Amino acid sequence: MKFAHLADCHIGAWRDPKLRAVSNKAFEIAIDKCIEEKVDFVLIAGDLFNTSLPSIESLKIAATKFRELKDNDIPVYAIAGSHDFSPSGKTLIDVLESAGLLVNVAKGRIIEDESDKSKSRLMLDFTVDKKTGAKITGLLGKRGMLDRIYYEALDLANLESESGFKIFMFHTALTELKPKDLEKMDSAPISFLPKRFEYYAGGHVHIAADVNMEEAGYKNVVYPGPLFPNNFSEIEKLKHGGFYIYDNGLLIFKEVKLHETVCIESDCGHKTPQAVEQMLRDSINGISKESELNKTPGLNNAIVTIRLSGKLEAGKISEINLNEIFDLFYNSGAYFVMKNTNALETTQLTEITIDASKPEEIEENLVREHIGKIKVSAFESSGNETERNDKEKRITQELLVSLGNERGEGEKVADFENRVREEVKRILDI
Ligand SMILES: [Mn+2]
Repeated sequence: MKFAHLADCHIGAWRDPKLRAVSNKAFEIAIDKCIEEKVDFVLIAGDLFNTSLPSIESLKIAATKFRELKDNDIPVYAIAGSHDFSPSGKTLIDVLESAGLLVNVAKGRIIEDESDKSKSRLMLDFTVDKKTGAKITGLLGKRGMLDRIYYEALDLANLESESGFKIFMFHTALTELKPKDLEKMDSAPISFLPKRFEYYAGGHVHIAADVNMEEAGYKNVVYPGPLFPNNFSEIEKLKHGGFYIYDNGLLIFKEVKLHETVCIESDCGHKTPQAVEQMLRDSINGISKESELNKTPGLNNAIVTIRLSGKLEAGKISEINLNEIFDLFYNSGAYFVMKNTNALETTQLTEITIDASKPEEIEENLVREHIGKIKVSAFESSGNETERNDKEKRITQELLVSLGNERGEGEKVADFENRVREEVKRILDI
């Protein structure tokens, strides 16, 4: 049996058209490789699109590639991820499924406990791959661990007792696999997942990692990470994206590399703006010389990140002529140049900066800091303090998602307003 495991494709990501093109191309290349490798099927563990209402361009890219897989008799099994859900709970995964381009394997039933609702169980069904007989199931992912309730209600016994070659798909952070720099990210213990499956196809955490915890009952727990890094710090950390191929028990990470990545980090402490410029010019020359010497691509067609930090000796940040520096990079053949000066300070004034981590994390921190600070009658009636805080956190996060949504393509203003109103009513339970 041979299959591919992709996650966090984020089709349509990046505001800049040049980087969006790279990100979208990474998806196309990954699918081409799946066809070339003649895999039996493809798994997509959530976040296929970057937003729940992607552009027509993004939809076209996905539909075209899925069609090519279908023509090659390669089925696609998917689950929805945190970015795939519109606040009304709908996802384009369902549209693609209706069109016969993929199968959503997060299917099941809720067995209600009439006397105690909290004891209701979620029973998942398996989707059986015709060609290989592989049995695939999984759970969708929701932002801010809103999927936790599904895991808590998940009936593990029926999943574990099923025989055969089983794959579990999930879109959530597992505590045991979380890297140090994502410590603050909410996560679930691996014991939330059913044991003794052959493969656990993860998504959500943007790292490439595979672990074998067979003694604990969890073999082949895998995160492929994104197909292309999703933001500045991910480019620095990951350099490139990729996906996994499972080939008869063997795990192979397939890197998807369209451009070289050159990451420059400079400490500007005790330097003047002019000295910083000179330092950057020197690094351009250094990279160019080295690439000539070693016959490496150097800056040619590279994506360049420049991170500046430290306290300038004198002058303002704006006195560093970064436009000129950018031009020098482009003249040396760079494909795209970007900067991060969040940790750059001057002696003149301290700017307020927010760590350039993911917007979700910033949101999460702000929500956590403000919890319980405003009296809301709806929260006061229910349970103890922890329960009230949990409820407030959940409602705040759902409202943020809902109110942050833009008008859909072709959606009338009145319909959009109505939709937002209905969603907010649903969230607030009024
Ligand atoms: Mn993602």
